[in-house]
Amino acid sequence: MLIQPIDVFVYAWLVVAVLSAGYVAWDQFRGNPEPAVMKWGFVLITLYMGPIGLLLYVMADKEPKPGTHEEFVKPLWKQGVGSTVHCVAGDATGIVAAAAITALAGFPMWADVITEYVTGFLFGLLIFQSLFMRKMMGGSYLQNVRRSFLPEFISMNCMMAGMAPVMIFLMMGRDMRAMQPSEPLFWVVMSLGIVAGYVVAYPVNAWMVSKGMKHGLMTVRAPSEQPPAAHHTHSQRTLKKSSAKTRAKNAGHEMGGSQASAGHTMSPEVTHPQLVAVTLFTILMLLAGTTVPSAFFNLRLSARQVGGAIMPPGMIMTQETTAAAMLDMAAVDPHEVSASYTLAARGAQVLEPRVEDGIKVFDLTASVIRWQILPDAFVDAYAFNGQVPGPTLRFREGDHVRINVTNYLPESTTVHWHGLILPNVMDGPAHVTQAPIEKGQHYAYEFTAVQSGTYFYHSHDHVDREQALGLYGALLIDPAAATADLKADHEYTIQLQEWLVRDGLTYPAMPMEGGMPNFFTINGRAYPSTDTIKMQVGETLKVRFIGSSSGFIHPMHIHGGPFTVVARDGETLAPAARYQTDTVNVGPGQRYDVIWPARKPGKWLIHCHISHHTANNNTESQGGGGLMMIIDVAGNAAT
Ligand SMILES: [Cu+2]
Repeated sequence: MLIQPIDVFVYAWLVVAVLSAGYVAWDQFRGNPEPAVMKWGFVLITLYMGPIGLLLYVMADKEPKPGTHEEFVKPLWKQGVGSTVHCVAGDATGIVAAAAITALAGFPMWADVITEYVTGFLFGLLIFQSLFMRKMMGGSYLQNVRRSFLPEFISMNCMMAGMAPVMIFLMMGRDMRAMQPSEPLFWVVMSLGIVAGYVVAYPVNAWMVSKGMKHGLMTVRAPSEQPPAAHHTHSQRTLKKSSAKTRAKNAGHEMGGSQASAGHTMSPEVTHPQLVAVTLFTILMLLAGTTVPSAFFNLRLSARQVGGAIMPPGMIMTQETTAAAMLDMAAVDPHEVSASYTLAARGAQVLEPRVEDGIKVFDLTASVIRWQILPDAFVDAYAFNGQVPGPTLRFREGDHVRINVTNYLPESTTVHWHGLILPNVMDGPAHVTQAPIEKGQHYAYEFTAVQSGTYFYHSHDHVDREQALGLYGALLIDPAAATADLKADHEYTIQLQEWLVRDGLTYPAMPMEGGMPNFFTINGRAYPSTDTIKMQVGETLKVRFIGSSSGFIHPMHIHGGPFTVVARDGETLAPAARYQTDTVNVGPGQRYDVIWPARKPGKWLIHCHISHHTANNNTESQGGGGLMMIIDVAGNAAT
């Protein structure tokens, strides 16, 4: 599933890697004259390093013309390539296997890195160097382990010094799909890590080849294939040093390796101080590569905790940022979307109850949906009954109601009935008055309405995230005895919300670094896709403002003259307490009922007075955006 722009690169890389490795395997086994261990080394390296592996193969190892391998691979830089390929192929195989297993097992990142180092080193030493190279090297398996230990240690230190920071920075950065082996991104990040490890390990490998401590590229031919003046090279240095010895070794190879015990024994030309200095330096490189990233990332986290999460750009994440803090702000996973709605769908539809034994029963189901807010903008929302805002529950003072809440979100939830007087166990705060409603579970809220006015309901579990993603709806309770002076010719309820959408992913908007919103909706729509209220000059409009937003205050303003505030937070104001104003600050949780008279014909705006909140991703269309809608008043302009 392509859910981020980088995914195009990810899939392209993986395809190129597989095709390149296929080509290298075909070409190697079709007849590149070298030992099987090198053939496999190049195939693995090309699988791990993709196009870079292919480049190394064709530039340094692939015989340009039949019979030219010996000459072609002579330069030290190519010998160094061969030595590094061979080393990295072994180490990386161990590292990749360890990384996949530790991620699945839920190891924290620091333990992951240590396990990868140990596994890579042992795999490289015990299998690739000592076992696969034994035919080249001669001697017993244990002799080979002893002989290979230091070169392998030096090389592995460099490998991990390059690979660890790349893995940590890319895996634990914004897109933590990279921590999960089930995600293609994981494999590309491993590839890039191996490339970095290769680059860091190359110079020391070339040096070790030049000093006769390691093998570089070698040529092996069947006797019938011998080119006239062929030299069998495993290292330029050794070749120069002792042609007699080399010929003897080559003889071993010419016999198909059967006399290999006489074969590629090397006489290192390296001094002890050189070895000690190089070894110490690579140990320091390893320590830097594995510990410096811990200053930036919380290496106590595991793939099981945060793997798969994608964080908003700009979120501040430090070594102390916990898994819970990350999951709170992570993008809604598009894989969780169970239904998609276009502008044809509407939020806040009045939900008709069914009556059971005199009780008005409502059913609310929470799930993840894709919801259109503009012709060119969708959000991934948490929604009740597939609507943003959730259905409007309208009943009468004195009604006994039951609301069955079923949870199909990826996390637990509860519902709180904001402002209502009800039994404590029906109030909704998770862990305080009830256990959270887990995924697939349900909970029945039941109470008698003893108040009337404008209220709302919203999630009260992971509120920071869930309400900001759309889990709220209006609760309109009509008074037992209607009061005429609070009536108007038209009525409209406004529920406010902020959204954060980047690269097609939706993050819960919150007043925090990285959480600032870029889209704003009235009843699930941004202007110019918001409703238009049609009325006549002389008529009145009652607007119920609901601060259903969970983190931002909106100074809501109506053009065309003042309105009268007749109720606040569900409480009707006494006539003497009602007041005229043209802007009300609608804070989270607050409600204002206002009555606005249509004095003049024309198009009058209702909008938030924070200008950024009347833009769609910082742009205006048709005169605004976001928290804006039109009251279209018909009538004679002369009035
Ligand atoms: Cu606003």
